[in-house]
Amino acid sequence: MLEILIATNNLGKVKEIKDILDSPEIKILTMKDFPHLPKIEEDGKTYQENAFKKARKISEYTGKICLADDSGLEIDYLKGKPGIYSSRWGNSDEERINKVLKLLENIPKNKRNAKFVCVAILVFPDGKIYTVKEECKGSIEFKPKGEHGFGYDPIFLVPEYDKTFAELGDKIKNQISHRGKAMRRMINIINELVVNE
Ligand code: ITT
Repeated sequence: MLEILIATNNLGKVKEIKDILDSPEIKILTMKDFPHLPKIEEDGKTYQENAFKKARKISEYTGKICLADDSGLEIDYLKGKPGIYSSRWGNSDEERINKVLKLLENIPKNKRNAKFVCVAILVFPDGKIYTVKEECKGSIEFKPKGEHGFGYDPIFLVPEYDKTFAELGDKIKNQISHRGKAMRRMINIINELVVNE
């Protein structure tokens, strides 16, 4: 059994990662199990740098194996923005969504392509690191739709379903999302580590 601390303050991510990593080989810990953790400034220039910083700092502080995810929404028309700044693009999910919709006002459907990117990093207290990167392609809806998920989910349209992540709900989202794909690759890595322990 491997104890893994999910190094994120985003409760939407915690829920998704817990669901995806659900396995008898893994015991999941969250930041709630460690009330006095330091705040980590995400000042990296890439998802990779930010994910590594989060996982390593929290691992150093707790002595636990840590899994961090740095992710973002990249919109073609906005030349990849908000990207690594996705969580800092406004003060609330609503504000961030409205900002995207305003910037894409009157932009037709065929120019609204976007993708979610997720870099997940597993850091061991002895310094070992495992990294995976995954994407999920879609486009930006004209108005928010659906109640599930978090962040930009209500405006992220998945072409195969013609529904937003927020309409699809957690189960289907986890099957196809950037994070779902990245975390399933992490499970394979973790399973090999458990076997070789
Ligand atoms: P931690 O750093 O504590 O993990 P965070 O929310 O700040 O939490 P990031 O820096 O990785 O995490 O920012 C990712 C942002 O991108 C997130 O806050 C959302 O706004 C957006 N995002 C990422 N994945 C998403 C998803 O699956 N659905 C909707 N929005 C997502």
